[in-house]
Amino acid sequence: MKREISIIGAPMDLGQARRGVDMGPSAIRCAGLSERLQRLGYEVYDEGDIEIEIRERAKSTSSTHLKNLEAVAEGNQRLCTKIQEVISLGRFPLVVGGDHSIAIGTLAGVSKRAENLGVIWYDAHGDLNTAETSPSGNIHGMPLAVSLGMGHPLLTNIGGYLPKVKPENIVIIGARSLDVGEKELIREKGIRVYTMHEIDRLGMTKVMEEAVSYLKERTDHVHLSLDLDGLDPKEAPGVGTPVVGGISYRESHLAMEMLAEANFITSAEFVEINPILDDLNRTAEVAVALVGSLLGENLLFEQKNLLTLTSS
Ligand code: Z70
Ligand code: MN
Ligand code: MN
Ligand code: MN
Repeated sequence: MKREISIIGAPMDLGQARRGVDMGPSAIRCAGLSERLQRLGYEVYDEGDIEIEIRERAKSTSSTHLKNLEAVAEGNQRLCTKIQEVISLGRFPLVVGGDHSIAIGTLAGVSKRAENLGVIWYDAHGDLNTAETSPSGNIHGMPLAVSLGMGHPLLTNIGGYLPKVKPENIVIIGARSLDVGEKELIREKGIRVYTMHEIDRLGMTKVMEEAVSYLKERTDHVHLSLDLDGLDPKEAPGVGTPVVGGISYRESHLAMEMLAEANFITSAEFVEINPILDDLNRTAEVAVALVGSLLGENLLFEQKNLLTLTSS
C-alpha cells in the first residue's frame, strides 16, 4: 500500500502585521511540493486551503489587544477539524502556512490521538508569549504557549480540550530572539531549548541526536513545526521577521534527514513563507527541499526503505 500524505494549505496572515504571508501555500505549491512527494513514491492528496477571513473583514470585536483574535480562532478551529479528518483517513497531515498562529489549530488537530504528543519547534523565536507578556499583540508569537494551555480561552479551547502538549515534550531548535517573558516561561516549565549557541557549540548532529532520543523516550507521536525564519535570512529571505545568525541550509537538511532516519515524525507544518518579501520564490523552494529531506529523499538515495508514516 502506498503511504498517503494530505497537503493542507492555511493561508493565514492575521496572526501578525505584514501582508503577503497568506500567499505562502500558493508559493509552496508553485515550488513543486506535490510533485516532489509523488516522486518519492507517496500518494499525495492536496486538500486545498482552509478558509481564512480576509484582513479587511477581520477586525477584532472583543476588548483585547490580541490582533484579529476571533478570525484567528475561527480559522484555527477549521484547521483542527480538517486535520482530524485527514488523520481518520490514515494520512500524514502536512500543513503549509500561513503565519505561525496556525500551529494552534494544527496541534489541536494532531494531539487528540496522542497520549504524549512531542513537538519540535524549529524557529528563531519561542512563540511562547501570552496576552500578558506579548510585546506585539501578534498571535503568531503565542502558539506554543497556547498549546500549553496558556492564553486567551478562545485559543486554548480550540478542539474542545486543553492542553495540547506538555512542556517536557517540547524541543525548541534555533532560538535566538526570545522575549523576557518567554525566557521566564522556558525556565519555569523546564522546556528543552537548543539556541544558536548550542547548535554552534555541539553541532547540529549532536543536537538532533539528543532531541530525537529525548523525544523517543517520552512521546508517542511527534509533530514538526518549522518556521522558515529558523533558517538564516541569507538562505531563507522570504519571512516577515528575519533574525540574523540563523541555522544554515545545510544544517537544516541534516536535521530533516536525521528526523527521517528516526522515522518518528507523524505530522508536520512549514510556516511563515512570505512571497512578497522573498527573492523570487527561493524560500518556498527551500521549504519544499526540506520537506523532501524530512520525508526520506536521502533514505531513498541510500536505498533504505521509505518512511512508514504511521498515522495511528
Ligand atoms: C515576538 C512577538 C514571532 C514569528 C515573530 C515575535 C514572534 N516574540 N514569531 N515571527 N514566527 O511578537 O511575540
Ligand atoms: Mn488574507
Ligand atoms: Mn514562529
Ligand atoms: Mn519565528
